[in-house]
Amino acid sequence: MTRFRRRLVTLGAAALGALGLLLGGTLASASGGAGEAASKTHTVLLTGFVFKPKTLSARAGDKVKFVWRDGVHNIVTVVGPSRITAKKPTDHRPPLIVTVKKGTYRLICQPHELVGMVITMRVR
Ligand SMILES: [Cu+2]
Repeated sequence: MTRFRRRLVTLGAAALGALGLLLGGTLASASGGAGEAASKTHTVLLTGFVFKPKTLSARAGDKVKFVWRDGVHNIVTVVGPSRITAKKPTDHRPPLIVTVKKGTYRLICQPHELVGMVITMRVR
């Protein structure tokens, strides 16, 4: 292979790499749809006597997954654009996964509200 030819091959490989990046970028933005970020899942633990985290910022359409880690808890909506409820206090249940709407939610665990088991979720 001549030196010139070797250089052409290297350039070709670089061009293919760039094309791959370009295509990858195009595909990624197409799956998001109209420039919107894909919805995200936020995890909230029910553990000890708290929701972890105690505050959460999300976007409308995001999912929030409540996971019963330890202790006996329930979830009741005090205020919010939609109702999020797991009425029966329990120490064992599958995660509750909800899609949140725009607005501010204030949720409590009834057995532990007085010791601060409250979560505020702001949804833009
Ligand atoms: Cu609780």
